[in-house]
Order: sequence, then C-alpha cells, then structure tokens
Amino acid sequence: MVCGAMGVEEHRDWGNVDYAPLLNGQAFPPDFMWGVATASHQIEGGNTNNWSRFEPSSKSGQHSGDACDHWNRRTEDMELIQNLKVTHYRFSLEWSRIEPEMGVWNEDAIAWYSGLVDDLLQRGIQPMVTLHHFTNPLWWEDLGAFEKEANIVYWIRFSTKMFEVLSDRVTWWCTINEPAVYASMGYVLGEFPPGERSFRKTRNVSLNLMRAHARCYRMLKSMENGQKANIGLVKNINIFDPYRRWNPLHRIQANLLDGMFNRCWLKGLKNGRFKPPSAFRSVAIEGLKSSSDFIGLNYYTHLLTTPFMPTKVEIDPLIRPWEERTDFRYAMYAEGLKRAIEMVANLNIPIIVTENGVADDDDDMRPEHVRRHLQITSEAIAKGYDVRGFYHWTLMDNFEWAEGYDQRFGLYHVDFDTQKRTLRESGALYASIAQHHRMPQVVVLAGGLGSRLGEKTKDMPKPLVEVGGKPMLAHILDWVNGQGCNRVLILTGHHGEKFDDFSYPGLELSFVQEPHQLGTGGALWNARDELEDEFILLWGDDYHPIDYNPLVELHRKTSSLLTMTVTPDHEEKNLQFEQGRLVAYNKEEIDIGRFNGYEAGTSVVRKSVVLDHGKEGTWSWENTIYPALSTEIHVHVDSTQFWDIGTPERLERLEKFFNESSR
Ligand code: IFM
Repeated sequence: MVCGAMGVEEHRDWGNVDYAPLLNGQAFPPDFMWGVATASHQIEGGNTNNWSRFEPSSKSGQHSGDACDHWNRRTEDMELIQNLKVTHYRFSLEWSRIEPEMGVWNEDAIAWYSGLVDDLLQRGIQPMVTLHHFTNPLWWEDLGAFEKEANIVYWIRFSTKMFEVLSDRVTWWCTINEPAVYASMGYVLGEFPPGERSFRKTRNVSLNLMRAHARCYRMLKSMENGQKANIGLVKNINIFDPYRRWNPLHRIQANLLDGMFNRCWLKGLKNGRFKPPSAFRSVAIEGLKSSSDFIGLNYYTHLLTTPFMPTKVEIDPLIRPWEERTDFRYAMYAEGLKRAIEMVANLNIPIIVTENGVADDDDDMRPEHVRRHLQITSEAIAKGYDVRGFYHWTLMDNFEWAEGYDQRFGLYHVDFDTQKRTLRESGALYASIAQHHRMPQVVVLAGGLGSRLGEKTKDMPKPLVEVGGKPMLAHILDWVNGQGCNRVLILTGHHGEKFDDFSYPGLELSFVQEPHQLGTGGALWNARDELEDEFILLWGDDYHPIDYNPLVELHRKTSSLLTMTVTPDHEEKNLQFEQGRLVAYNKEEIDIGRFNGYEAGTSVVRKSVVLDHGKEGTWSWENTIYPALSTEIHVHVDSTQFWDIGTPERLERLEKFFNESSR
C-alpha cells in the first residue's frame, strides 16, 4: 500500500481473489447494464474529417482508411454485438458524415444511424449515443472548432437535429467523450489534431468543451423526449500516483496533474464554476451545475509522477516492479478503477463505466483484465456505490488514433486485410459473465382464450385484448422492458397468426405456436428448444408490476429450481408457505384456514424443471409442477397489486388503472 496525492495506492494480491460469484452470476444485480463501446471514426471507414486530414502527420502516420468497414458491414457487426450477450451498445455519431458541409444534411447518413438504432432494438440491445467523440467535420475544424465559443452553436444544432431523429428510441446520450483528453492531446501534447502545443488554446478549448456540454444538456432536456432521456458527460479518469511517495516533488506533480486532468472538470460539473487547466481563475458557466443525469466514467490506468515525466507517448511510463505492462506500455492497474469510482461518486449521480479495456494483441492479459475490473466494479456496488453499467472498450480491434492499428483493444480480433472478425478468448469470457448476470429470458404464456370475456376472446388470445389504448401484451412488455429484460419468448397458443402484426421495438421477440391447445405445461414443453437455462415465466392475462431484481437475485443466490412470487395480501389464498419455501398448493380447492398466500404469477424457472417433469400432450403447469417440486420451490414475498383480465369487471378495473396512471 502506498499513500499518494489521490488517496491510497492499493495493490492487491490478485492470486487470492475468488472470482466464483463473477462467473456464476452472483456478483452483479440482474438489471446491471452490460455493454460494449465503439466510436464512429475508429470503426466506420471512409470518413473525411479533422482526423483523416491529420493522420499523415500523426505519430504512427497510419491512415484510418477503411477502418473496420463497419459502414458496409453493419448487420454482420450487429451479430457480433449480440453474440457478446450484452444488453447495451455505445457508439458515436459521425458529424462529418451527417453534416459534411455547413448546413447541408446527409439524409442517407442520418437514415443509416436511425437504422442502426432499429437493428439494435430489434435485438433487444439498448443504444447509447455519443454526440462528440474526438472528430469534427473539416468546415467546423477550419472555423476553429472548440477554440472559439461562437462555434458551439453549430455543434448544438447538429446535436439537436440528431436528438430529434433518434430520441423516440434512444434514451441514453453522452454529450462529449473525454474532454480532458481532447484538450490535452490536441493542444498540449500535439498528438491529436490540430497538433498544437499552446496553453492559451488549451484553456479556451477546455472552457468551450464545458460550455458546449452544458448547453447541449440544457437544450436536449428541453426538447420532446428530453425528460425521459438520460444525458451525461463522459470523463476519463487517470489516476496519478507519486513515483516515490516520500518525495515532495513527486507528490506535488501528482497533485498538479490530478487537479488539471480530473478534479477541475468534476468540480466544474458539481459547482457550475470551471477553472480550466493552467488557468488562475474559475469561470461560472451557465447551466453547468448538475448538467449530467449520470457520469460516464472511462478508466484505463494510473500514471506514476515525477517532475520530469515524458511528454511523448513513445517513452515508456514508469510502472511498479510487480505491475504488468499492457501493449500501450502503461500498467494494468484495476485497483485504480475503485479510486476512480470513489472520485466521481462525489457528484452524487449514477455512475456508468462507459469504457474500460486493454490493448493486448495476443489476448494473454485481457481475460484477467476483464475479471479484475469487473471484480472491482462489483465490490464498489456491494459497498453502495451507484454503478449502473459497464461498457467494455471495445467491440473489435480498430483505429486507435495516434497509434493507428498497432494497439488492439477488441473483444474480437480483426484481420484488416480480409476484415475477418474472430472472437477472442476474452470476448467469450465477457459474454459468459454478461450472460450469467443479465436479466433472464422472459416467457409469456399468451395463448389463453377467455370464455368469461365473451365473444371477443373466443378465438383471440386474451393478451391481445385492448386495454388502456393498447393490447394487454404491450403493457406487460412495457414493464418487462423497464425491468432491463431484453429477450421475450411468446407462447401464442394455437392462434399464433393473431400475433402476426404484433411488434415491440426494444425487445428481441420470438413466438412459438402450438399445434392445438396444450395448456400451460404443454405450451412450455412444446417450446422447450427455445427456452434458455433460466427464464422468467409470466401469464399473458396478468399485469404484475413487481421489481424483478430481488426475485431474480433470490433465485440465483439460493440456486433454486423455481422461485415463485407470492402475495400474502390477496383476498383468495391458494398456497401455504413457510420459511421461504412452498409447502402446499391447490389451485382449485381454496383452503383459507391453512393457506397463507396466493401465487401472483411472476416466477423464475430453470429449464431443467421443464425437461425433467414435462411431457407430451395437454397438461397444466401449476397442477403438475408445484406439487411435484413441493418444498423445493422458493418463495419471494411481494405484495404489489396484480391485475388480471379474466372477467369483464376485472378488465374494466385494469382499464381504469391504466387510464389513471397515464394522466
Ligand atoms: O480508443 C480510445 C477511445 O476512443 C477513447 N478512450 C480511450 C480508448 C483507448 O485508448
């Protein structure tokens, strides 16, 4: 342990860390956002912007050229994302494509991004859009980009235009990616365009980046869909530690760099007054205070400080003797993520790790890198830090700015001669961790016909009955979507054709039809090939708005076969539970004396239950499975009111409920 300017420089013995919860799905809450991130210029190919013009004189001299040719391979790349089992994808909009000349909008490019959003939603993956990720159109670069306050208006115009187009489907927005990196690499180190070294310009650019962020946030918030959107700044936190902690000069340097690279930006966001790096006075920025619904945290490493640190990236940074160097030559230091989380937590807003990853061509370090950083994140959550998600940087090897193609950060390896993408071992590991943690597949028993609802449900399944302006099923899926689920299997009964026009963007929907009426158990047996190992089972004629998190968490923590939600407050009772287990169940004979609960519908089931107890033909799930498993069933007690549409009176009550809650 070493004490530095930014707190304790902890170093852990990683050999002793138990990764089991990470691997078996018990380390993160089920609604955690599992993501992967990219940026337009790094993957799209064929861009003309400030970077493409700068590339010949950049450190590597390499041209981005075709990059990953993502612009022409969108569908293939969507498959790659889906195969990673993530629930979220962060990408940036290439302004130079959308507005190649001042005021001229490229509708094809806008349609391409809109199509990308639709593609993602259809796969049940939530998009997160970054509005500025290092690149500028040439016309705007030539006006001086963020060097001049007067130029901000053009970027805001672009941002509002894209918000208008996408915000009906996109709820996660990042304004500016890594403002401190943009300012320092472009105007102090000269490694990014425009390749300058000027403290005066660094100050102006920093100030204007913060002004632009604040104006963008306020503007988007005031627009249609603004209030339901989550909009935030993405801040890269570099941890600075004194090389020799007993040396005051090393400590002063750490403090100085931390102040310029981290603290001044975070303070600005918190207080609304920003003191740009190397400035003497802070400036009040209108609208800056509290201008983020979440903070995007990018974290990669810590840097050891001395007064004589190299300002060229070619020279290896100092590292501790026991640390491993990444291909980028800086150290793998996962403990720093904990310190970065603690630092941004001071803003008191949700934290999303919007980037974390490693340059590691042969993938011998990345699996451990993934494990360590996720371990640190899960520990932070357990301590109460409000970390909502983690986006791995990056989907596939791509154009790493001044380093060209020499630094490979991808979960997929890319052969740039053939554009072949190959999943790395680390990619498979990340996918497996995400898969074990994400919300289970949802299975809706949607085939029920309702004799008590009369003619309308004689041959139309009840979930398609309109209530509160749309089919019952759409209300159920609204709830499911809001709970962070992304895959839904609908068991349509034998009237599958009635669902032909049913769609729901934002969830990956699939349907299984029965040859004839099979009952609830028979429907599940019939769909067994489509069931995932663990699923949430819902009844399509019930609206049951409960928090899925504690239910799924209980199910996973107890390694249960089946966990059912029970309400003790219902007017009818159909079961008895004791010490968290089901003791007796009877659907037909209501035994008020002994029974103390009612099965409310939402349960989590292991597929093995269907395989071990299922059979061909028509049978009832409840009457077969509940008695068979008896005391093995875990009970999750939740008194949230649930609604069903079994009778005209109940349908009317639900109609009233939806109408009142939409007011
Ligand atoms: O590739 C970059 C990304 O564009 C911004 N954050 C850091 C990554 C790795 O260096």
